[in-house]
Amino acid sequence: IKYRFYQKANKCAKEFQRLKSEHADVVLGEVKLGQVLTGMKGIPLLVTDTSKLDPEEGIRFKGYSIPELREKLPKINPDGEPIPEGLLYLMLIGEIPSQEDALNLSRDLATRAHVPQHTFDVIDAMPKTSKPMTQFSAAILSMATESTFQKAYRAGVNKKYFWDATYEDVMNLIARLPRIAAYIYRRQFFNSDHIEPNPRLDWAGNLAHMMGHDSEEVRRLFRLYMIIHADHEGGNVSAHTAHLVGSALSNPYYCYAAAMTGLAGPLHGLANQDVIFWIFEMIEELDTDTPTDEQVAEYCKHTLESGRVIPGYGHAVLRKTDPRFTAQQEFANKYIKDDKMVNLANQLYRVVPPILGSVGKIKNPWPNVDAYSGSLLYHYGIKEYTFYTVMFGVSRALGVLASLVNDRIYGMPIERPTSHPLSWFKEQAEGK
Ligand code: NMX
Ligand code: MLT
Repeated sequence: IKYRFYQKANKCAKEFQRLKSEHADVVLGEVKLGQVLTGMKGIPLLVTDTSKLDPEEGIRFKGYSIPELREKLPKINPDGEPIPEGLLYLMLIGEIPSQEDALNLSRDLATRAHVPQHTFDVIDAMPKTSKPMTQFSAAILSMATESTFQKAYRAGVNKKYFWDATYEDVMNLIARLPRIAAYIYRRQFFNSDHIEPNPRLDWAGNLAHMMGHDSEEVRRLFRLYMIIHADHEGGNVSAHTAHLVGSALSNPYYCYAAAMTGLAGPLHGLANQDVIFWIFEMIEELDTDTPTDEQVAEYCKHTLESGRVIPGYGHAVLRKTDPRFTAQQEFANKYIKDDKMVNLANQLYRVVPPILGSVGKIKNPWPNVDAYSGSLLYHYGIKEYTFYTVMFGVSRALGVLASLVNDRIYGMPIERPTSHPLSWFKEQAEGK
């Protein structure tokens, strides 16, 4: 797989270097002050090959939409969901893998999954009051002791081979994340009653197993979950952070630990927990878990009036219902009959968009991925919602770290945009 990656990516690396030397003066567009003051939205600034986000249609991974991936990527069971290893292969090599290629990658990951003891010790040393995402980021950082890239750099390896050592770190890190996530989960919520990995299981199925939720339906949900959260082009906070930190030639463990502290923010990945937290607040305030649409609408207005966001709704790029939301809703329709949390997620989809739309300033009133994921997990007995962002973090490694290997084979330079004091922007807009 590494050799196939090299053959494909090396061609792109040559294109990258050729464009840099031959077309550096091409103008890509203009930058408006409004874009600078609203989070640099819409400015084409990053090269990311793993996936591309369309505001109307949603994410495509190497050109494939989520429904296409669910149909075309290899599955263990024809009636189930594809395994995320197939998506990792696609993002690295650019082709839908055969069943054998996907299973080979799965086996390769299984052989790399050994977590060093000191990482478990780091987790165990943290108080249980530290949030699962704090433990997750610290655990990832602690594995930098294992970095092949760091050792290669120190040994003076030529920079044209950096991608190779990065590839090794990236595959090792991806392989270990399910074990680390499950360890944090069982420590925090099951009194450290840990469950050993089963090396015969696929990457996502093994996570379900080690967490103690071992039915075939939960494994299918985890495979879907790991696919839909894997990547969202390069500009989202976690992907951009990993790329930025990586541009200083920090090792992949540093890059991904930094990315995870960004994912832990409530406007990004923490929203998947906040949705459930907010639903429980609503149930408590309304004193019913089967509220009417009118009661839900009142609660939403109350949230907005108190200067808070409605979690799971809105997006910086998307302008339609997130296809990741739709994929989860389809899963629920197939497997779940009449569940309170799932019913509430469906009811919010009916009630929230017209309310957000009527506010005026909110560019996208539609649900994002986080509006559904918690309800599904809750239904399957994974009720410990302060853990949910860790699952997002396990999945996001697939896209973000595949991109990091690309960054290294392309020979991307250190990222260093220009900043100015506010007075400079005022002068540009209004003169002195
Ligand atoms: N509830 C209330 N207000 C909102 C919402 C929402 N769901 N979405 C946007 N707004 C506000 C936003 O705070 C901003 O207010 P102000 O001008 O006072 O600063 C205004 O509407 C314009 O924001 P937009 O340009 O529409 O959105 P922006 O790109 O700034 O933010 C999000 C995008 C995703 C951060 C925002 O929609 C949000 O906070 N959503 C709720 C949190 C959430 O679900 N995050 C998860 C995103 C997906 N992920 O997993 O990472
Ligand atoms: C993501 O999956 O990263 C979120 O939808 C946020 C984003 O794309 O900005």
